[in-house]
Amino acid sequence: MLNIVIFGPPGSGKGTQSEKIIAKYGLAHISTGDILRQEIKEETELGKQAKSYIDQGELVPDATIIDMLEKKLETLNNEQGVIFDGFPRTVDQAGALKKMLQKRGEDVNVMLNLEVGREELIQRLLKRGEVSGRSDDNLETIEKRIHVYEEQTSPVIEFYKAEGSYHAIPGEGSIDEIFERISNAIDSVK
Ligand code: B4P
Repeated sequence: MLNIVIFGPPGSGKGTQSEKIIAKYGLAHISTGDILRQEIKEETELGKQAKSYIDQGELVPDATIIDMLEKKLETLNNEQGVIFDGFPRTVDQAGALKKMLQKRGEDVNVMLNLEVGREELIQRLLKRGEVSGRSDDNLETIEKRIHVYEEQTSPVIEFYKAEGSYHAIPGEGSIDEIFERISNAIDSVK
């Protein structure tokens, strides 16, 4: 069983690298951002609640996200393990994930922190904004998301350092170069 958290600021390549990890290691994928965007599209109660937070670059409240993730995890039956993409984004979410996995006799085996400079993040997200149609890929919201990351999400790094599963991954360079660094980190604990 291999449970991976892929972590980093907005635009660091979490979604991009998750696809490659899934193809190589056969893991199930849980992306909280993708789930929330689907809920918004379907205009569910959860989607209506989440939309105002996402449009403003804020985090959706912990209680909502943790409940959503717990339900998603219950529906999964993957024996290889899971890649958590965009979750946890707060220390409380990290603690909740630990408890959920403990109930199954599991833990997070690897936490990958994609390190990318601020200017590169902004350039990538502006470029994606030209084609993505995402309401949060505009300069004002991007800057807000980076600020929220620094204030509320970056403390999660210390949580996983204390857990002993932390791996820093330089996140600039070609997608394949970065994936090679990620593969080396995963293979070192397998
Ligand atoms: P997410 O969908 O997770 O959005 P994100 O942080 O912007 O990451 P994303 O996966 O999209 O970007 P990536 O780095 O892959 O969340 C959206 C919103 O949902 C949040 O702001 C929040 O409001 C809410 N939310 C989600 N999870 C939550 C939680 N747990 N708690 C509370 N709220 C939550 O890729 C960025 C771009 O870079 C791509 O276009 C890609 O093509 C490009 N790229 C990737 N690698 C590259 C490389 N090496 N070189 C050049 N470009 C590259």
